[in-house]
Amino acid sequence: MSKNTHRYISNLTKDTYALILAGGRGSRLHELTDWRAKPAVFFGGKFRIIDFPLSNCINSGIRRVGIATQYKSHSLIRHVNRGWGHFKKELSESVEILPASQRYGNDWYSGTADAVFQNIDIIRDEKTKYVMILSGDHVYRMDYGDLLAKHVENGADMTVCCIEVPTEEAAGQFGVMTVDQDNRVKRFDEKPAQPNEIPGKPGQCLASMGNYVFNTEFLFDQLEKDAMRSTSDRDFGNDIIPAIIEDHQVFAFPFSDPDSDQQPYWRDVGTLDSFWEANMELVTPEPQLNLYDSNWPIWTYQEQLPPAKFVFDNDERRGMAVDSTVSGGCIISGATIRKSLLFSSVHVHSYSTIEESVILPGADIGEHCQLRRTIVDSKCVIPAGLIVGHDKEQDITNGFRVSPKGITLVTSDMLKRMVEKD
Ligand code: ADQ
Ligand code: ADP
Repeated sequence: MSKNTHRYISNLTKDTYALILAGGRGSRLHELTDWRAKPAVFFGGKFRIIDFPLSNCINSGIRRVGIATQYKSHSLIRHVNRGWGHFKKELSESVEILPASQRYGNDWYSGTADAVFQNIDIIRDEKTKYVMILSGDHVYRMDYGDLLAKHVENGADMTVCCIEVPTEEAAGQFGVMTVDQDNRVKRFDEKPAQPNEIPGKPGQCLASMGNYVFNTEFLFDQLEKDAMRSTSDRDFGNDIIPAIIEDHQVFAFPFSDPDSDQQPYWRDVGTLDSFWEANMELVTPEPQLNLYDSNWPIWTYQEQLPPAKFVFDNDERRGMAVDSTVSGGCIISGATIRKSLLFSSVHVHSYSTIEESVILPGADIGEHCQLRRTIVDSKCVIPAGLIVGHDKEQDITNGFRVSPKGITLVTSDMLKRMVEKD
């Protein structure tokens, strides 16, 4: 069979079990992850971050997926059950949640490798030749079939997905690797303070995307060995990868965009600023992330909602939105929305203006409010007349969080405290 046929790749994806690691807190998102894990954070007008790796799996033909959850998992589990619970085990399809449940020993998942180790028997039962470990934290579109094909072609034991990132962005944030001309990994440092640059590309380094492919038996051997090491943190980046690069076939897979020479779209959205910026990119005329591509749909849980409604109010003020995305169930009455994303069921009342803001589902913005460069958490009720994002000192006095780049986050808990203080 020719290696380039679709059949060859679909046989590989069929023989792969994907485990999405979705237990991380994402502490740099502050109060946005007070009540939900980072993979459950809303993104792009109607999605959650986890919808991206999940959709990538399904679109790539990987239909057996586990999701390891731990931190504040309720919102994530509810979303996955509602939106992704329809796969049929009988058809060898399943999206299964694997909560940390102390299946081995008395501890919760200590690190990423431990999250896999504690589910080893579940993975073994799937009897697939390959296991893909995916981070549940990133927004990107990627055909995992290409990655698997390269893994097999290289004769690799393990393959690490990587992407070129400016060294100052990678420092202390990402695993950074050095590779030879065949992309074999020669060195791997987890979150180094001073990342090694790519030869000939000053200021750029090769960062791990936290996505790995393993030959199944090789993975089990390494996890068992790691579990015996008393000094290990049970983490892929810190422990497993550095321990195997010398004696085993560990390759890097540079993530590229098959349709362009541009750097592929991949966003960590790990901070309030990067979360806001990545959402704002989507309301520009031609964002790099194409959510409208029917060849690579991003699936999600869709509540049955009426269409967005724009109302000319009693004072003949238009309810309008420009350069914005407005989801189902929204009602904009006599208010103006510019360069903003309104998630499902947001209501905005008369005389209010929202600019460059991200309004999460179910929020209600009262009359005469002015919001600028603001993130409003889901179900917040913004009292009439509140002004946010225009005066940093005032926002801080109100108890809101202002990010280094001046983006203000408002949550229900903050609003409650503000009202109690008055
Ligand atoms: P980080 O993202 O900092 O670095 P980590 O916090 O371990 O690593 O999170 C990796 C993934 O695992 C995330 O999707 C997170 O939600 C999840 N996770 C974290 N702890 C977990 C636990 N106990 N149980 C279940 N899931 C858990 C990693 C790599 C770096 C790489 C970056 C890319 O270690 O080398 O550069 O990802 O973002
Ligand atoms: P305002 O935004 O003017 O302060 P409201 O929030 O009461 O006041 O809503 C104004 C308009 O929005 C209503 O007159 C109606 O047209 C529309 N609207 C509000 N709620 C609903 C609903 N549940 N279904 C359909 N339209 C609604």
